[in-house]
Amino acid sequence: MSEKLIRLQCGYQNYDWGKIGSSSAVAQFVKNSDPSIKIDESKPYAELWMGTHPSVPSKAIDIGKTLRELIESNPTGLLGESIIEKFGSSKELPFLFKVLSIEKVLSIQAHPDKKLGAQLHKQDPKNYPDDNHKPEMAIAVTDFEGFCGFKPVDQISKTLELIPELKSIIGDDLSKEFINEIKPSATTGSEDDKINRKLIQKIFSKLMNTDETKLSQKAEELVKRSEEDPVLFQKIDSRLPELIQRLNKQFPNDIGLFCGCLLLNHVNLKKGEAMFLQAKDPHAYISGDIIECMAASDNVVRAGFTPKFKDVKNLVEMLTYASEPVEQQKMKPLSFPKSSGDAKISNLFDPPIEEFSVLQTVFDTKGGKQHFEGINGPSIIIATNGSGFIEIVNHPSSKQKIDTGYVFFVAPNTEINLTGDSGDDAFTTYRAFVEA
Ligand code: 9C2
Ligand code: ZN
Repeated sequence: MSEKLIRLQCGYQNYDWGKIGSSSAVAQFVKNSDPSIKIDESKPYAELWMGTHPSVPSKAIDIGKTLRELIESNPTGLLGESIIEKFGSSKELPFLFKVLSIEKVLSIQAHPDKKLGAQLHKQDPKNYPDDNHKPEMAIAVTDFEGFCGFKPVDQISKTLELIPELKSIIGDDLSKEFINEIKPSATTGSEDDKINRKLIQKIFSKLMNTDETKLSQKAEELVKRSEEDPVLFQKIDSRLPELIQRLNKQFPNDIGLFCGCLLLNHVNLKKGEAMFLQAKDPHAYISGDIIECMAASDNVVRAGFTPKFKDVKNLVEMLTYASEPVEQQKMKPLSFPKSSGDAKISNLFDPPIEEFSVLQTVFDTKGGKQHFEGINGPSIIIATNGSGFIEIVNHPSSKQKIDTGYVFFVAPNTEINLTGDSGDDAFTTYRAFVEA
């Protein structure tokens, strides 16, 4: 065992929306990594947490200490001077890495920026457990769907015109104002863009502050209409009637049918595709298994589709109200010059924030070897498919099996090799890292 390559056993969260029992990738990964763990087939397994977040810190398997404790006793070796200096912590990784396995829609939510994170944590530490921001990135492990960002204004306008239940909630005057005053061709940052954002905020705020009895009655009517006249909804989006009916089964007559299904973009990601969410972008994941990486935070401001604490006032105030087509949210994979070898896919997802990037490495079924130069910062790697070996270059005794669900911490400036060994299953890994 080397302190530079540490195998981890990671904790998980049984949030309501997770896939149930062994059908969940989270449960499968946890169990494969530690066969002594008993999976409860009646419970949802929603999120696997890989990192040092104090709520669910990962443990070093052979050492019996948490990764957080190990880092605390050797911050220079395990984080590196430049990371400590840049992010100001000598015990915590700047990022939190997760696997999510989604059966039911997550809450309609947004995450604060740094300033708001600090403010919310100070006012309400129970609901906002840390003072950090939480920009996040999702990479589809299986086909995935979610809501992300407001739809372009012309689509919202069309929805207001076509769907009587939404129009009735927003009211005739405000609906007219929206339809007449939006500027569909506005460029980001222009005066017209500001007008659009104000108009979206007005209708969003009106919707979110509608009294519950009216909302639930209109939601019931909306679902009925989607069953009786699906063609009307298909004029907006061919997937819309089915989506409304499906989510209504999960959360009957919920406000999310309006603020999610009618106002937010509905995005589909194919296996291996990624999207990035800036702080203050509204979103909700709907189905699939994903790898998620975020700044080390658990601050969530929620509004619908959830039994958890909702904070409508802060959500309405905080959003940027940017509205963009779905394609804008997707990320382009880049090449990563520090990795070379036989892997069929070696992609870098590098979002425009400092806390993390993620490397995706997929081997051919034949296997092969991929070399990674040292990265000037800490990283965590998980295998999500197949199996192989991981080793520190020129340290044969460090070689260990890395099977589906196995997680390793790699210390800064550690050169490693991965070798595929999966037969028919393409060995696949994701590695989150940070460099100053
Ligand atoms: O853990 C989410 C989980 O807050 N995804 O959703 O349980 O709060 O509805 P609920 C968080 C996850 O990392 C996330 O932000 N977008
Ligand atoms: Zn989120």
